[in-house]
Amino acid sequence: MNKALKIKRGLCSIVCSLSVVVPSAVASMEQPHYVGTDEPFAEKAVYFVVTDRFVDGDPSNNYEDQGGEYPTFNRPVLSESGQAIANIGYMGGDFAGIVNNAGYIAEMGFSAVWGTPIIDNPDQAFSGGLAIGEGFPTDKFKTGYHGYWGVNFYKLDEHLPSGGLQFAEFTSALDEYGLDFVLDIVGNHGSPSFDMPTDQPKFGEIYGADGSLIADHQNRSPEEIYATETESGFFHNFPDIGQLSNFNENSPIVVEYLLNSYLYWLDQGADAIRIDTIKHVPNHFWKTITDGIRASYPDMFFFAEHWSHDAEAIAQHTKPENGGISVLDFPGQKAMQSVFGLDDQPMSDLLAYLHLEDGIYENPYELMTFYDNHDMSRMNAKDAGFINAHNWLFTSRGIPVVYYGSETGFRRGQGEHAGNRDYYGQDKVDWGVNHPIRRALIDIAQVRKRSVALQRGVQINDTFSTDTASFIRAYQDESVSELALVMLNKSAEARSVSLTVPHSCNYKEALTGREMTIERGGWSQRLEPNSVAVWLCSSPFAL
Ligand SMILES: [Ca+2]
Ligand SMILES: [Ca+2]
Ligand SMILES: [Ca+2]
Repeated sequence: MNKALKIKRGLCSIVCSLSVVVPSAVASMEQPHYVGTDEPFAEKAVYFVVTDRFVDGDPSNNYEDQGGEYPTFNRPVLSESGQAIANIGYMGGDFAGIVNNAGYIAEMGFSAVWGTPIIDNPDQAFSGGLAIGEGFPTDKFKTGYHGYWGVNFYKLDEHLPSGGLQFAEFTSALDEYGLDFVLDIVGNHGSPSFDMPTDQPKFGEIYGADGSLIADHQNRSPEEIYATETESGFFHNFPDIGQLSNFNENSPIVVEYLLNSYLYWLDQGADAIRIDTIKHVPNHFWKTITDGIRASYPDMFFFAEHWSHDAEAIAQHTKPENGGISVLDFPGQKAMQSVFGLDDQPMSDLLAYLHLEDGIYENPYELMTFYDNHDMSRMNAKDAGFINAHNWLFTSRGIPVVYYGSETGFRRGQGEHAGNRDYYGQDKVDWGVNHPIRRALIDIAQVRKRSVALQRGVQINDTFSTDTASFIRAYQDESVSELALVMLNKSAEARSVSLTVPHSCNYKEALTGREMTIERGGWSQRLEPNSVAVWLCSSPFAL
């Protein structure tokens, strides 16, 4: 057990003893402990929105005429046949759109919303880089609707808030629905900063908390940045991603500017942090940032994007010396798409990414698990594939993240710049309330929301075959015991699923409420097509 886990366990023993009634004297000090993680954030499930593309709850902040000769609103990208295949402009989504649907999100069992960055981005479309539609259909380097092109890290982008719904009010409103807000932060770059025919306002510029200009790329290529500037100032004199400015993480000015900006939003109610493009900045920077934030918020939970399918590569961030940052589980993402998507690969292909016992990750139970996001093709699956993916995502190790619209199979199979980030909208939300994917997601996500074993329990795999899988999740500390027997069938036909039951108990099946005494030893159950069963035992056990 790692040091961080021991500390957390120490915290939990205080919290848990206050909040949980010990059922009886049988919960003795001697009973074995089974704890995957005591990280508080592990109880969460996260709904991820590209805020601009979720729901327009307030047309008055759309700025439809913004940008002049470089307009920013509703810029469809057309295919050769004239079909709109993407949009590179703002589409109107905002804080109000999220708050208006907070009940819809919470009903699905989510307890956190991760939204794209909230900070001010340029107010024109970018005139440099590739032309629209040049080569690969692209929305790259055009407008900052996604929020990742910060120019003032202390100021909300004008498209997001409404009167009476500034950031602090937004996080408070989400709190009323039991929803945390995950702040998406960028430490690597600002906005596109060179290659413009004529320098455009805000592009390449960085503004301070008081609104003053503190750095300006001046439309120069990185090689044209003076060495004396980069030593003391904001930008490296070598490029990194496209035409984006490349922040100099070795500058105390940069570190102070960014660290204080993150704290500024945390002080207004952001609850956790997602780190963009972590691999583009050295680990020492993130260690400084996480230490600086934890000085004020000791329990702050971070997770990062390091887009690699190599577990060893992404695991470096989880180590305490690098900041103890959880990561989005890209190896798991790839496996889930192949197993639950149209490729229909065997369930046994899910085993390789778990790394339950090999120590690659500081703690595999704290990883963020998902099957697609805004930077890749959405999963291409039948409705049943989404249902089976959620049944796995909400019962297996890790903290689930689901991308907006997945609850109806929205734009399934569509690429990053070819429909993946299309506008969802209130009409679609209302239309999809009873979608079969969403109904099944509610069922399994609500089971996880009530189950400490599914949130934090140790996972012990049993049988993984072509269409079926069975495993155990076990959580036990000095005051709480929960054993979960999980069985999955992703076949379109009923299947018998087998499991070696480690402990005799009167189990209750969490989705149906059915109760049954199941004896220790070999056992099998017939599962309906595309279904899951979670048998729970809450009396003390030993494995
Ligand atoms: Ca709006
Ligand atoms: Ca702006
Ligand atoms: Ca960099």
